[in-house]
Amino acid sequence: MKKLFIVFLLIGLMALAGFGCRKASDAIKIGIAGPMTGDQSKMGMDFKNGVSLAVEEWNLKGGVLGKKVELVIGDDQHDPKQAVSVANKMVNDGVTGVIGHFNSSCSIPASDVYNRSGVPMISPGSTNPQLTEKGYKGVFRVCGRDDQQGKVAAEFVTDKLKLKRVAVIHDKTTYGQGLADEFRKALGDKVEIVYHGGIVQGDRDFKGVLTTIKGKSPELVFFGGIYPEAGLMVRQAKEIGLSAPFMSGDGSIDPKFIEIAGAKVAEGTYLTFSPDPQNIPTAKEFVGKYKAKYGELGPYSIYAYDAANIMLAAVREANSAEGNLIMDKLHSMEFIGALGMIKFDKQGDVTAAPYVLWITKNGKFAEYWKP
Ligand code: ABU
Repeated sequence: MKKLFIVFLLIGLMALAGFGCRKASDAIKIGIAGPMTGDQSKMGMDFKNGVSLAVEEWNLKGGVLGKKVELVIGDDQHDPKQAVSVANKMVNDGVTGVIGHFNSSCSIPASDVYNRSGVPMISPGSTNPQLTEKGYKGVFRVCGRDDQQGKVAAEFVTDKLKLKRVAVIHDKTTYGQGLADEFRKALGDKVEIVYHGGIVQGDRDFKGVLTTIKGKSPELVFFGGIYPEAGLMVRQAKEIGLSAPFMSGDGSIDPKFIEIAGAKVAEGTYLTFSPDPQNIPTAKEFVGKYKAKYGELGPYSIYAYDAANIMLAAVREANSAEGNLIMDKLHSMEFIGALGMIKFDKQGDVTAAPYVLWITKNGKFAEYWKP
């Protein structure tokens, strides 16, 4: 009798253990990777909020493939080495797809890991062209590219502002230097580049280089980089009496930039980015829900939301969590998201990336000019 009891107990325990295992694999895991801590954590949090909102909506409708969707969050701290570890961890955790990373310098090395492992990735905000130029089947982005963004920035300088003397500065990262180079390439010989050089990301004192630039009398200073350095630079330019307006890209268009520079000092800074989602009819519902839950949208909140929805729609259409089948669907689908229609080209880039010019006005960003 005692033996029989032990046998039943063991069977019961094994059944319980089996149930536990099934439970663990009963979810579809989606990775979300970006700078969740550190000086760029605002971007990471925007990603996390956008993806969380999408996942919540899917789970309310029953999940995908009859399973709950679970988020696996990875903090790359905008460090390329950390991004590779995050990517390896995501793969080991069994994610079906990854939304990330933010920094091109992280997305590019992480894409090698995802590609080797057959895991599709969609970056909401990495704009360096190299990301999709490796020819990886499973690498996508929902944002535009810096060759497109740099061209619009250059057109604004030559066609709208009609300037002749420009200084170019960047943070020596894949994104910042890449965007500065694309901007300069697009200016061609229509403008004299009176200065072109780099600063070190993470530094806090730029007065030396700004004084050198001031001595060259530029009519505009272009900065390729992210808002922590952009904010400090604009503030310090004012302090040393460098009066030329600043211009930067999508990495600087965050309220943190205005907060760091100071609203008065930031006034009149030009930035390239996509059009305001608050004016996009398809974005209305998302904007309302996001604001109610998380407050103001960050620049890439809506991109993260659409990226997660696209990934999950591809899982549903593939009727499988198998990476290769999901990638096939991502390449063939037309997706109507909060941003409107999104379709990927053969390379994994979006077929339309409408960059426009923004300006800081009264402590906020406002759309200003389109090509
Ligand atoms: N595109 C804005 C900054 C992120 C990156 O591409 O590095």
